[in-house]
Amino acid sequence: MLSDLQTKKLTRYFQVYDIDDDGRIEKSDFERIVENVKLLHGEGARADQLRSAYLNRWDRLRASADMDGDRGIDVDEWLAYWQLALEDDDRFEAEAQAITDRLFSVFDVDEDEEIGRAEFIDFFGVFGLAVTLAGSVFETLDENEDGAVTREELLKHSRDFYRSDDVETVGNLLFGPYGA
Ligand SMILES: [Ca+2]
Ligand SMILES: [Ca+2]
Ligand SMILES: [Ca+2]
Ligand SMILES: [Ca+2]
Repeated sequence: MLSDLQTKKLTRYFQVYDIDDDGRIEKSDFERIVENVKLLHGEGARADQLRSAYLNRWDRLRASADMDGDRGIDVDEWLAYWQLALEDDDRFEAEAQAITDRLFSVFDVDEDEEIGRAEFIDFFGVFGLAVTLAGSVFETLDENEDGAVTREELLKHSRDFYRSDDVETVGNLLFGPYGA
C-alpha cells in the first residue's frame, strides 16, 4: 500500500505530467512537455533524441498504467501503477534510475554532469511549475551546498521521492511542495 505521504507526492507528480490540468495524463501532455524542452534545446539531434525518449516513456507508461484502455491515465490508474512499481525492488530501482537519467538528459544543458541552479529553474519551467519556487527547492536538494545537483544527489532524491515515508526527507520536494 502507498502511505499517505507517498500518495500526496505521487499525486503531485501526476499534476506535473498533466500539463493541461484536465485530470488525465495523455499523449498530448507529453507532447507539450516535448515542446517546452525544445524551447530549451532548440531544434537538432539532441531535441530529437529527447522527443523520442519522452514519447517512448509515454508508450510504456500507457501500456502498463492505462487499465481501462481509454488512452489516458487518470489519477487512480497512476497511483495503482506506482503502487505496483514501488513494491518491487527492481522496478523501483529502474524507475529511480530512469527519472534521474531523463532529468539529466533534459536539464544538464551544458553537459557538465551537474544540474546548476539556472538549469534547475528551467526544469521547473518545462513542467509549468512556479519558477519562484524553483530557487528554494534547488537549495534544499543541493544538500552539500556546492551550487549544483550531481547525478548521485539526484538519484538519492529520486529514490526518496518515490519511497520515503519521512516528511523530513528533502527528496520529497523534487517536484515542489506536494500539498496537505
Ligand atoms: Ca492532461
Ligand atoms: Ca485510462
Ligand atoms: Ca550542467
Ligand atoms: Ca550538490
